[in-house]
Amino acid sequence: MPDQRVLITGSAGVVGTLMRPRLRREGRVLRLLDLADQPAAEDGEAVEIMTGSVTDPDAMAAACAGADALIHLGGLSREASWDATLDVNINGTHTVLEAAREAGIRRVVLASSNHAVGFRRNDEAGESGHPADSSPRPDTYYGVSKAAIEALGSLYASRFDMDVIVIRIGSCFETPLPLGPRGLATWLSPDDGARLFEACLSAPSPGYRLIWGVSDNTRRVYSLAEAEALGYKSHDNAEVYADQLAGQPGPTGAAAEHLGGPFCTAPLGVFN
Ligand code: 15L
Repeated sequence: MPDQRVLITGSAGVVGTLMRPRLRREGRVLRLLDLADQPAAEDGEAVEIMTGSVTDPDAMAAACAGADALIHLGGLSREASWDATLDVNINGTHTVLEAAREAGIRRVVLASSNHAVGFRRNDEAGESGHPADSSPRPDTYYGVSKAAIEALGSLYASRFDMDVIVIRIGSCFETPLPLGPRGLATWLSPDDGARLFEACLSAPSPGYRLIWGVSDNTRRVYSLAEAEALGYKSHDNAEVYADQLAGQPGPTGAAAEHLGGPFCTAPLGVFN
């Protein structure tokens, strides 16, 4: 069987770096696209390193050629000016989806964020948590761009019969410790992240799906049912770090009350 070629945009970013070793599989080539320098292939590592921007149609056409699936992580990962957010996250995702469509890529996974619904209240989660497909309540321009990415994914799935899964990622870091107490709810462990991406790549004919990307944290306020329907099973729980975070101040005011935490009170349009 020929190799499966999976293009990952933003592969040098936080999530991309954590996923690179974890999405390595026999019979799979990872094509890694980023603007930044990336470590060269390790011995036996089946990767193709590419340099380019998600806003560049030619670079994206070259990156998509011959790929079977796309994981789009590229773009700004936090608040920035409106112009930059529009250009990189919204126009960039449109450019990426157009290139994927042209290249005949049928399976696309897009990174959204909890900040698309950052102004939903923690205390309105209900028993099984906030559903993964709740309508947008962005907390920042960044959150608006993630809501737009969700809409673009839906459009391409409906118009072009592509399988597009959009993940509202909580906080994907090695551990929740740098995030403070909020991370005990929002953490997506890197290993669970890889399990989730694998489920997104292999679920049979999912069509368009919007799912949460979090671990099965004791304090989570997000439903995992939609991700589990695709085959995801979390093995991790941020609670094991709770003792190490005890005594650290959590968010206060609007930041404490809403899913988006500190993004809800950060100044709009200011790179942080
Ligand atoms: C995000 O969307 C960011 O990309 C990430 O850096 C974290 O800040 C995360 O949200 C979070 O809410 O913790």
